[in-house]
Amino acid sequence: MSTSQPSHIALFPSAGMGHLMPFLRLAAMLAKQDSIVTVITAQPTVSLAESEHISSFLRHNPKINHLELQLAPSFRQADSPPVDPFFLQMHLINQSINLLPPLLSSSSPPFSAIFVDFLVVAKVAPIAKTLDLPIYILSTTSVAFDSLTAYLPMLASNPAEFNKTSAEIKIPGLPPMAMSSLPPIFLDSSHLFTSTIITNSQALSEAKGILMNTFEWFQASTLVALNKDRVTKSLPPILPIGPLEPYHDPHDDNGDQYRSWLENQPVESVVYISFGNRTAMSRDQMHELEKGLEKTEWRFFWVLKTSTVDKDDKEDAEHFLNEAFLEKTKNKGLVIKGWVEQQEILGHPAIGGFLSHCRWNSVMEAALRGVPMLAWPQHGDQRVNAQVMEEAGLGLWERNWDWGPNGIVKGEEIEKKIVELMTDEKLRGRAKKVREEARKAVGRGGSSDKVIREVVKSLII
Ligand code: BUP
Repeated sequence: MSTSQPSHIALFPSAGMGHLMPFLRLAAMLAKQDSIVTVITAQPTVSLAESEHISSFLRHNPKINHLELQLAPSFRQADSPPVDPFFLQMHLINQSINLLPPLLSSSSPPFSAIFVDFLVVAKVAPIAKTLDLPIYILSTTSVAFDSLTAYLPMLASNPAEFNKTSAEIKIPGLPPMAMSSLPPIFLDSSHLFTSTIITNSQALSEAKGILMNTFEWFQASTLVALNKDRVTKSLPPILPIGPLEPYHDPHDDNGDQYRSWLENQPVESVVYISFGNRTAMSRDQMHELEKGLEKTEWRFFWVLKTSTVDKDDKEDAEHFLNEAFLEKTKNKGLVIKGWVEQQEILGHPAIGGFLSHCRWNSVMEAALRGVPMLAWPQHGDQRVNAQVMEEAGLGLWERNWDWGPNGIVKGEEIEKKIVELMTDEKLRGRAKKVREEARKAVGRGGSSDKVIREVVKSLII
């Protein structure tokens, strides 16, 4: 008879839904595989979406434990420049990590490991060492972007070569990366986000591995290069365990409206449009998107965000969009403000394409459902992710489209690309192949399934 104890794993995400979601998905998956799981979340959260998801997740997964890291209040001087609330939260979480040791050491049964966000690894690593806890990172981006962040300290220490006049940057073992794909703030090492990345990159070697929400087939050459040439000598093994599958999420309140609308649309006739939880488009850009959608014959489902933080997003869609646009498109389009079940929508037969900012959860959700993507990166890691997505055959990326808050893409161009997305049968076939490979990877005995089971097995004493 086996006397081994199940592993007890702590999971600790940083700020924003794009970080929380993969942690909750991994938590549900580990619990299903008989690990004891404790999720540690910072309190209060920035967005309503985060607090609502944490409560609903815990309600529906009663076996998963929850610990809260109470954040110190933030004091911003009246004359200091405004900071993105999610960057500020990331900073506050790091400043409050001194409260973590009592949470970790009082647990019963004791923890076998802690899986953390990359953005906290530098602060958590010494604590984990004292408690003799193995630490793994759960990445929330693509392998290519992770390589870039791992190499950022080297780049930042060489300003003569690393500046906006360089055409590309070379990371050992990887093909050259276009400088235009880098988030511009990476060139400013004093920026709060950039300095946090540099600090955490320098602590990567403390982790036993980096769990990636991706699968071998999707980023095969990068994974081989990284696990062989290693970008930096101290990079721990890269462990693909995705696409992380959605946990059962009970239907949201405003879902009936769009579910019945979707039911009435022909198969693969609708473009789903979303730029994630915290990308608010400028009014001018919104109006260009309206023009493109009005012109196209394709149907659309547009999730409209108008503020960085959902709590501030109070006005109805009608307040932002032209009346004429709403009237002319009422028989072929739906605009929703507020939370929708994206993973469920992407799985609906009516959806034929996804116009997306290409943050990583969205890419993996489209991969798992074989929905062709049209990438329209807005900031951060999204251009690098768009390239990865395009190279894997899941979609299109128009490199000339501007990004950042001041960029404008004209309605005619958007319309042209939507037609290309929806009519390219070869692309549709390739996207279905991606779905097949994604499902294989996470199925019993698939490449991702084996990796996560091995990691968990190594933690059992
Ligand atoms: Br918006 C929205 N419904 O209405 P990404 C998002 N999502 O299910 P982001 C919904 O949130 P960061 C909505 O399916 C994905 O799992 C979506 O993560 C889900 O982008 C997640 O795609 C969004 O990585 O990430 O929101 O920009 O918060 O890190 O900026």
